Amino acid sequence: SIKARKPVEIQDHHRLLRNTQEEVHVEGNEGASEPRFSEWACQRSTPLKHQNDFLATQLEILQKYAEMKDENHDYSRALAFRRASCVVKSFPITVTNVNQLNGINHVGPHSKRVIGELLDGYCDEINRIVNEEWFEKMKMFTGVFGVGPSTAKKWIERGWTSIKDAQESTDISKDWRVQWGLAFHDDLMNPVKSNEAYRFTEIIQTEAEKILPGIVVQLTGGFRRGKHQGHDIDILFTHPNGEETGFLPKLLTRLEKLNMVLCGSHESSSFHEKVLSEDFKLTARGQLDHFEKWLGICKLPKDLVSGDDAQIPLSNGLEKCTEIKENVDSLDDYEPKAKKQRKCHGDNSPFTIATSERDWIARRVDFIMSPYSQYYYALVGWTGSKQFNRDLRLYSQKVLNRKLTSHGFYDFTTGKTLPANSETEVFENLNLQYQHPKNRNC
Ligand code: DCT
Ligand code: MG
Repeated sequence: SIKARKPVEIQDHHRLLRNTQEEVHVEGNEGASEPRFSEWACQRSTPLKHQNDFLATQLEILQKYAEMKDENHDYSRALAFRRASCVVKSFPITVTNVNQLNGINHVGPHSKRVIGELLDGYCDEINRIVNEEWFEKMKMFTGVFGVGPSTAKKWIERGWTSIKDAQESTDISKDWRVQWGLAFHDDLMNPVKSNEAYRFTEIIQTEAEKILPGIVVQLTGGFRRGKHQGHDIDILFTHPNGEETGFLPKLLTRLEKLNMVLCGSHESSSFHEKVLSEDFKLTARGQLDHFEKWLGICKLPKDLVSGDDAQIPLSNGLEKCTEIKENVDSLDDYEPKAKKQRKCHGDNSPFTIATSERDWIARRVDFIMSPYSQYYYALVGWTGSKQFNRDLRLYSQKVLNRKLTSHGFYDFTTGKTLPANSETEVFENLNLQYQHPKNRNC
């Protein structure tokens, strides 16, 4: 197996390529094509559909459980299970014997034991977890928008056993996300389908182009990786001429006029040069980057949601915006209301709105605005998966001695960032073979 490598300087491109592309031979699968297995998940293809679905799903139960149990935000145990899951997802053959995983990094003794037991037909540890009431409640409560493990634990300590208990309480969090999340829990638990995400993106693209011609509108997140459903719609924007300032508030004002906004919160960019090199500090809201963004809940017309499931091709990189056929309204219409936070203080309470008759469904939406110079790094980051990002960033640090974020790729030796003019260039900068979004599903 490959040992952890010391950081290397990018002087000899070929030497580096050779080093980083070194692969592990898969035992028990000798043949003409000699499949090989890379140490880093970002060097492997991890498709959505693979041959080891059962094992991956079971390992992710252990991951989830460890994430919820571990105090002090020590996710190392959880991550160990996730890495093992990631290995089986990209493994070239169906795992039928645990020894097939000998010599493969990231399948530690614990994961190996579990895989062995699962292959024998019974894993006591997983069986106990899935039958644990506490775990059921944690999964249920952390499924509420705005509720993390610590709030979920508090709710369990209060003796709450159902979402209804939280909905009926007069003492829930003041956080707007939790209030609206609870009121619209049924809507939000119903997964967003890919056709719906694509249609919503088209609407956004049309409106965005009216506000700022030339704007780039890209659906990211799981849908860009080819997922058929997801928990939200993540849309990334940029403008090649660097004219993005003020765009998001205008877009939100426009969407409010179209009666498509339920609630949300606008965050200004908190980017500064140090973000590129310093240890990644989460922003106030626990976000992973410093882009200007709007996180909220939109109202999607029911007919948009229930359309047929046409498969829309996955795209890479910049898309040409659709031609504008409608007349462009006067820009005055789009003046942003002078408020930083677009919170939910309507006349009606969230619960009244949720239970009223309505022809729309509530959907979680993230809008992210990236400066053009950072766009392709932002695109890789917001495409994910989360685990693919973790692996890319760790690889970047350990193998290249560079820092990768959604804002850029920083070289500690020269103190400079390496620009990228396409997603392919991001991978080239990282000395990695390009991975199509559909193969980043680790
Ligand atoms: N992301 C990340 N780290 C996180 C959260 C998100 O790197 N802690 C990135 C990867 C995916 C992207 O942001 C969008 O996030 P989500 O919507 O949470 O993920 P998703 O893959 O789109 O999942 P879903 O299909 O459930 O929305
Ligand atoms: Mg998503």
